[in-house]
This record gives sequence, structure tokens and C-alpha cells, in this order.
Amino acid sequence: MQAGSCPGAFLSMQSEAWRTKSRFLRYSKPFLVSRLIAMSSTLSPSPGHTVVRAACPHDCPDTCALLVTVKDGVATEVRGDPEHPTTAGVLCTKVSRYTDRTYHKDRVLYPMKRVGKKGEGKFERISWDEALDTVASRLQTIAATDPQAILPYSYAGTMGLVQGESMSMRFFNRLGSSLLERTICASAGAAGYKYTMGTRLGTDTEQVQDAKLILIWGGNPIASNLHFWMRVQEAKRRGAKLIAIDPYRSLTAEKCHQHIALLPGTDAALALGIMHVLIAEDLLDTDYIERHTLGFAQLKQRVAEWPPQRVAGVCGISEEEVWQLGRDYGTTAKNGEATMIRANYGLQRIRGGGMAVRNIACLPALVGAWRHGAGGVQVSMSDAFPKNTAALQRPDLLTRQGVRPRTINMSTIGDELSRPAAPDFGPRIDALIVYNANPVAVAPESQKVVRGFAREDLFTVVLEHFQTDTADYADILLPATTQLEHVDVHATYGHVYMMANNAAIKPLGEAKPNTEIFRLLAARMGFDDGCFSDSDDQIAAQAFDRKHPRAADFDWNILKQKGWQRLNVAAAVFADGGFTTPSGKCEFYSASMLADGLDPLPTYIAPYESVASNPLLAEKYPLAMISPPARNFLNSSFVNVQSLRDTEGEPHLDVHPDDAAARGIVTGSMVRIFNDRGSMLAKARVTPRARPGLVVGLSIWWKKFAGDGKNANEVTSQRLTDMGNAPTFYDVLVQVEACGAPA
Ligand SMILES: Nc1nc2c(c(=O)[nH]1)N[C@H]1C(S)=C(S)[C@@H](COP(=O)(O)OP(=O)(O)OC[C@H]3O[C@@H](n4cnc5c(=O)[nH]c(N)nc54)[C@H](O)[C@@H]3O)O[C@H]1N2
Ligand SMILES: Nc1nc2c(c(=O)[nH]1)N[C@H]1C(S)=C(S)[C@@H](COP(=O)(O)OP(=O)(O)OC[C@H]3O[C@@H](n4cnc5c(=O)[nH]c(N)nc54)[C@H](O)[C@@H]3O)O[C@H]1N2
Ligand code: SF4
Ligand SMILES: [Mo]
Repeated sequence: MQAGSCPGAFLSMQSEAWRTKSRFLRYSKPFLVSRLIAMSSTLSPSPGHTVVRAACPHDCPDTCALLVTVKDGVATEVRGDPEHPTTAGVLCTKVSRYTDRTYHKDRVLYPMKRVGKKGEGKFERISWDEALDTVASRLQTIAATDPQAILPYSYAGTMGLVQGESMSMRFFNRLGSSLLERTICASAGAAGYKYTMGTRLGTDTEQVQDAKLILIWGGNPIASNLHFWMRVQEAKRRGAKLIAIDPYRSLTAEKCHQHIALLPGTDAALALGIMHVLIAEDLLDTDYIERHTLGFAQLKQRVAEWPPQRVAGVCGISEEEVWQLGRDYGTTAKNGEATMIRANYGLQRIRGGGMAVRNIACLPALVGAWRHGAGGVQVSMSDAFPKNTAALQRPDLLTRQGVRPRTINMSTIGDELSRPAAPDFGPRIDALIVYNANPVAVAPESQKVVRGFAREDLFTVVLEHFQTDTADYADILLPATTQLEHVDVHATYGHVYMMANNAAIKPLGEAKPNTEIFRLLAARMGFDDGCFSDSDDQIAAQAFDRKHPRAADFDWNILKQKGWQRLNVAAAVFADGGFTTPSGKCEFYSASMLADGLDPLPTYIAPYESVASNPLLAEKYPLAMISPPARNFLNSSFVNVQSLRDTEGEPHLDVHPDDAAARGIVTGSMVRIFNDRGSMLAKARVTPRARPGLVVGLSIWWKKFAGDGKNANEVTSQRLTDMGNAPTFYDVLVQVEACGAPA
């Protein structure tokens, strides 16, 4: 796919008419002004520039609509589209510097083969022919014995449906390689939410400014969901109360009216406490409960076991905070106003993460919050999109071969790579094809991950923009295009617009889109099914199922010219029930959970590692550690962009003054953070932002940019959540010791 093949996508700056739409009138003055400022830069265009419609590819719920300015084949600027309802002309700092990333001097621009030891990062340029021949012949040799010895490893480096899992999955399905269970981020909450609600759909971000009470629960939207936060600010101006529920006083928590700093992993208990208050004080919407929920009587019995006093003890907060939270939530709804919960990922990365999301998902139905467009809960909007996975990924290529290969969980890649062949496992993993992911930095229990990647007998291929920590272990490193250089189509998890990405510039160097790399490999492997010659545009045109009413008007040729298009989805999705669980109700009682060996009712599952649940371990390692995203990084992406890394400085550890004093730690001390799994160094910041008993290391650093070559995943474990087989990144006990004077 070449830049320029979609003329409709190129808007002449002169001819582009920016109109103030009537919908702006819905916003208050400050919001309007900020949008007009964002728009004004487009009013004085320079001649000779074209503007290309694109979409942000990153793993972020906002999936912004981008306008890329191009002059003489060079992208000079990336802006947010002022017309897009959620982007509203605003981009985060990271992506407003997207050209710094694309034209970065360290881009991998040519195929390379390893010449040093694994992990050393020494490579030599080779031709595409040599690279593809080497990969194809090695994969063919392995597949001749058992293709399951080959494992794809990918996640959401790009969220594009084309450059994500389309041609790649066609390739792996046809090959019959092991399947990858993609659990590293959201699968615990997805499971808990689906048991309760049936589908991952919730409050429409575009309505949030009308809510009167907003609970920001386990998320830090200023850093990680900016365009939701813009709506929250507008709601605040209109008089909404904001409450953050987070063990850490994040950038967001400090801007809320109230911050409830509970112990990590205790959210499910807090939700039970809110239910207790709602029932005790009769703050329920009995009509909604009767018509649209299942199992209220059983829930009531269960909730009786969770009085605020008990909840307060589990959560490490005051009893009053529990009463107050329940009352705020219930009375706002009783007064006919919208209560909105943004339940995010922080609370899912712990043993009981699935249950926590499930419990929270029960709350709106109890008070009838779904009656309002601005009410309810949002965890993810992913299921709003009728993706045509069968067309994109062609699972039939696999079925045709009559055997279903084993599935490997990406979250336990450290263990999986060291497993020998065994009857209950199958063949040892002999080849790994990594794309859109950086497991050596992001996967838990990193020592084991590194040990696996360092295996001399493992053949590793990495498709990348940069020589990441993972790329250092590649046998063959292949240059991939960035979003400005390829075509894609996007679904999102934070709003309900289908998004198009046109290629703004030609691929740099010899970089190729992921699709093209798998297309060429397929040809070399002799895979001649017609789907392997689909162009990226042809794949994009298959992205959404037009037989589904929500995507009935999807037409790729139109979408790529318009840039974005709302799905046909109502603003208040569950106002009149319509849950897609087996009973068609919001299931307080879930027979499916019982069948899956889980408690069918909301309950509390304690963390694997906490002072209360594992006192023996806590004697050695008394501090809980979490490693949530740093504002200027996106997972491990952007860590190598100098200006953004400079803003983050170096790896830090936030420690509460009491915990610091007990260890002789002052701000600026180098500290060693350790447990039985590993250790890392960081510079201490003594601050009450971290509640007592908690340390916080904002992440995810590339190891090679840390002084000791390590990051937070040295201490995380490979244990999985209660449901969804997800990792437990924030379910960690450590000890911290000062190991150097302040610099
Ligand atoms: N700038 C930036 N944006 C991002 C990302 C990024 O790395 N950087 N990552 C993207 C991705 S992949 C994802 S999944 C999302 C994540 O989006 P969010 O879930 O909003 O992620 P965080 O910003 O880490 O917010 C997590 C918050 O949860 C808190 N937390 C940790 N443990 C607990 C707990 O047990 N209970 C409660 N209540 N809170 C807890 C943390 O202190 C932190 O403030 O963000 C996306 N957006
Ligand atoms: N300790 C700790 N660990 C965590 C988390 C945490 O909060 N704490 N968060 C977890 C979460 S929520 C997530 S989602 C994962 C994220 O983990 P990953 O999905 O691995 O995300 P990134 O680290 O951003 O790595 C993505 C890589 O894909 C590459 N890439 C981007 N676009 C393309 C493309 O078009 N083609 C190719 N070939 N490559 C591309 C980028 O250059 C980048 O190196 O990390 C998890 N790990
Ligand atoms: S990372 Fe998120 S906020 Fe930033 S531009 Fe991309 S979608 Fe928008
Ligand atoms: Mo994530």
C-alpha cells in the first residue's frame, strides 16, 4: 500500500471548511474556547501542504482522530481532529510528538541478522530476500515435525485491525502453529464484566459531562484516558462530584474532590460495602432491579455479610468512607441524577481482578443508573464493534486441517519458554515470532522471560520499529512501518467510532507493514490461498460485519475519506435492560460462573500477596508494589523518545514518609526493591502520594534505559487472576532498602 493511493483522504488545507457545529453549543464556555483554539491552527494553512486523515494506533481507549500534515512527502505535524467528538482537537503529549518517533534516528529500517550473543543487540544488515528465506526455511523445518513448536507473540503495539491480527493470523492459522491467548491487559475484567453484563459495552464517553457523580475507580485518566478526563472536567464545571478510588494519589486522584486510598486488590470488598449501604438505606431502584436483573434476593443475603466495618478493615480505609461512598452513590441516583463509574485496569491486575470488575458492574443496576445516558459504568466499549474476525483472521484455515493446536498464555511466557516437550504440553517452543509487543520489558517475572529468550536453541524473529529489549534477542529483526506509513482501520475500547488510518508518507528505508511481511512469508512457505494476496485496503474493507445493524453503513471507501464514523449504537444502551447474558438480565447471580467453578455471587478474593492474606511472606516483604503507566510512556512505547524520557527522568519509586523513615530513605536515595523473584534499583521520592504500606514505580521502562538494566517486571509474578487468565502485575510484595546516598 503506497501513500497517495487514496486521494479522497488528502484534504487541501485551503478547501477544508471548518464549521462550528451546533453540537459545540452543548459545551460550556471554557470547553468551547479550548476547542476553538485547537481549531484555529487550521485556519492559516501554508501552501503546498496536504493533510491526511489518520488514527492513533496506540493501546489507549481514546483512539484519536489524527490530521497529519505532509509536505514534500515528509510528515511535519500530527494534530487531533477538532471535529471528532471525543478527540476534540486535542492529543496527548506523546502522540503530538509522533513525528519524533517515526523519524527517530534509531528506527530499524533494514532487515538484520544477529551477529552477537542473544541479548547483546549486535546485528548486521541483510537483504529482505535473505531475511525471508532464512525465516521461511527455519519455520518449514520446525513445522515438518510439529508446527505447534512455533508460537506467535503479539499484542497491541498497534490496535489496527489490519496491522494487528489479520494477515498474521491467516499465516499462523494456515501454518497450524500454537495459538496465543492474549491476556496481558484486559482479560480478567472482560470476563467479570461479561458474566454480569453479557457484553463489553457501557456508558458512552460522549455523555459523561452530564453525570453528577463520577467514580474514577482504578484508573488514572489524565495519563491514560485523556479524552474521558476532558469530559469529566466539563462535568465538574457543571457541578459533578468526582471521587477517585486508588491506593495512589495519582495525577487524577489529586484533582478529584475526594480520594479513597484503599489497599491494592481490595476493590471487590469496597463494592460489596457500597451494595450493603444501598440496601441498608433503601437507596435502590426496585423497578429496575425487578425488570432487568437476576438474583437480587441471593445478592442481598451475600451483601449482608459485608457491613461497612468489615469492608473498612479489608480495604484499609475508614468505616465512614464506606458509608459516605454508598450514600453519595445511592442518593445521587435517587435524586434522578446520573452516577457514572469509570472502572479501569488498575484494579484488574490482582488475583481477584475479575471479581472486582464484576462487583462494580452490579452497582449501576442496583440504583438504575443505566436509565441515564451519562449513568452506568464503563470498563471497555470493545464489544460495540461487530468485528468480522472470521474474515480478518480466517480461522477456517485452521479448522480445515482438522486439528486444533494448543493454546499458550502470553502472560506466562517466562515459564512456557523453559518447558521441555511433554505429553500434557506438546513440543518445546522452538520458534517465536514477535510483533506489536515487547515481552522482555512488559511480561511478568522478567528473569524467567529473559532466560527463555536467551535460549540458544530458540529461533526468534522480531518485527519492530526499534531495537527494543525484546529485539536484542532476535535472530532476525525485521523493520516494520509505523502508522504514518501504512493503512489501517480501527475499533476502539473507549468510544464508538470506526476509525480509518490512511498512509501519510511512504515507508522509511526498507520498512514494510506487518501484513506485507506475513504476505511475503506466506508466499515463501507455499501458502497459496487467495486470502494471502489481499491488499491492505481489501483487508480493511472486511473489518466490520455489515450484516450487523451497528455497522450496516460501514463502507471502507467512504470511511477512509471521512476518517471516522459512529456506529449505530444508542447513547443509553441499557436504559431498558437488553443485557446479553444467558438470562437477558444483569446477573447478580451467574449460573455461568458456577458452571465455571466460580462463586456465582459477588464476593471478595484476597490478593496472593498482601499483609493480610500472606502474613508469612509479608514478614520478609512488607510493602505492596504497583507499577502503573507513566504519563509520558505508552506501556514501553515512547521510552526511547528522548524528550518524553527526559520528562520522566529515570526510574523512580514513590514511598510513603513513614515507610521511608523506617528505612532511612530520603528523596533522592537510590533504593533496591526486591523479593524472591528479583530486584531492581530506582531513585526514591518520599511522598504521601503512596499510601502507607505501598510503593509505586511508574512504568514501563525499557531495561536498557535503566541504570541497572532492569524494570518493575523483575519483581512481578506469573500468577494469574481469578478469571480470564490475566497477569497480576499489581499483586506483589517487596522489601525496599536504601543503597546509596542521595545524588
Ligand atoms: N500515558 C499512558 N496511557 C496509557 C497507557 C500507558 O502506558 N501510558 N497504557 C494503556 C493501556 S495498555 C492500558 S491497559 C490503560 C490503563 O489505564 P488505567 O487503568 O487508567 O491505567 P493506569 O493509569 O495505570 O491507572 C491505574 C491506576 O490504578 C491504580 N491501582 C493500582 N492498583 C489498584 C487497585 O488494586 N485498586 C484500585 N482501585 N486502583 C489501583 C494505580 O495506582 C493507577 O493510578 O491505559 C492505556 N493508556
Ligand atoms: N509492570 C507492569 N507491566 C505491565 C503493565 C503494567 O502496568 N505494569 N501493563 C501491561 C499492559 S496493560 C499491557 S497492554 C502490556 C503492553 O505490552 P505491549 O503490547 O508489548 O506494549 P508495548 O510495550 O508498547 O510494546 C509494543 C511494541 O510494538 C511495537 N509496534 C507498534 N506498532 C507496530 C507495528 O505496526 N508493527 C510492529 N511490528 N511493531 C509495532 C512498538 O514499537 C513497541 O515496541 O504491558 C503489560 N505489562
Ligand atoms: S495515545 Fe491515546 S490520547 Fe494519545 S493520541 Fe493516542 S489515542 Fe489519543
Ligand atoms: Mo493494557
